[in-house]
Amino acid sequence: MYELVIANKNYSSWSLRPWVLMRAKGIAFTEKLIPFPGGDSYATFRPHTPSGRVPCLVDSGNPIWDSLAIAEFLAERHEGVWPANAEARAWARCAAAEMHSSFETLRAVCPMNCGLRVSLTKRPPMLERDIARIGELWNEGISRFGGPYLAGDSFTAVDAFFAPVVFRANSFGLTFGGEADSYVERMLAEPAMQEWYEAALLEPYREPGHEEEAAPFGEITADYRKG
Ligand SMILES: N[C@@H](CCC(=O)N[C@@H](CS)C(=O)NCC(=O)O)C(=O)O
Repeated sequence: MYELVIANKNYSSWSLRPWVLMRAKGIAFTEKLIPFPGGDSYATFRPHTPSGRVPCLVDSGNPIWDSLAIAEFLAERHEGVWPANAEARAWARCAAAEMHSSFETLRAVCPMNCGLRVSLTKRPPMLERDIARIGELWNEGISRFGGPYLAGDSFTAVDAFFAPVVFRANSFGLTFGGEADSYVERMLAEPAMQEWYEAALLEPYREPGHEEEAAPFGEITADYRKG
């Protein structure tokens, strides 16, 4: 049985990716959730993951760290992690890699904090550029491969990689235009996404750093956390 080491569901966008992928694909795992300790988390995470960062998948004692490496590791062992169609698979890998390495302004201005709702008071130009690019990608994928997911008719790793953007859209009221906005609604209704979201709302942990960074360009209008 795999073990997946993650941090707080409310905050940890990188942890969400492999978690939602494995749930959506029916890949069994046990979860080890280590809450952010406050301040530098390296010493807390390092005994569980070689990079001192989460997520980390542990397969019979063998650690696989970094969300993209985890997706590729799983793809070698389980059907359907990437699309079966070669053209869709190439596109999905490009889009997931772009998400993995880009969109810094979106990450900074709209950090993942599932339970919060934020009204943005400032929208830096680079945020608009990130939103436009994500809208372009999502609309392209859905129209080219027929939807309802980004690269065809089943949930694959590219949907998992953009899952944190879906929660950011939900919190910050982001819209992307066209089919991309219907995609946000569909993703929020996915059972695996709902399971993560409900657990995030019930978490009792609050980490001061993440709380301080929650709305650097806006005002918090609601907090739906119940924990
Ligand atoms: N590229 C890594 C990023 C992992 C990452 O930055 N994870 C965050 C949690 S969401 C973390 O562990 N932060 C702790 C730190 O920066 O010390 C991946 O894809 O897994």
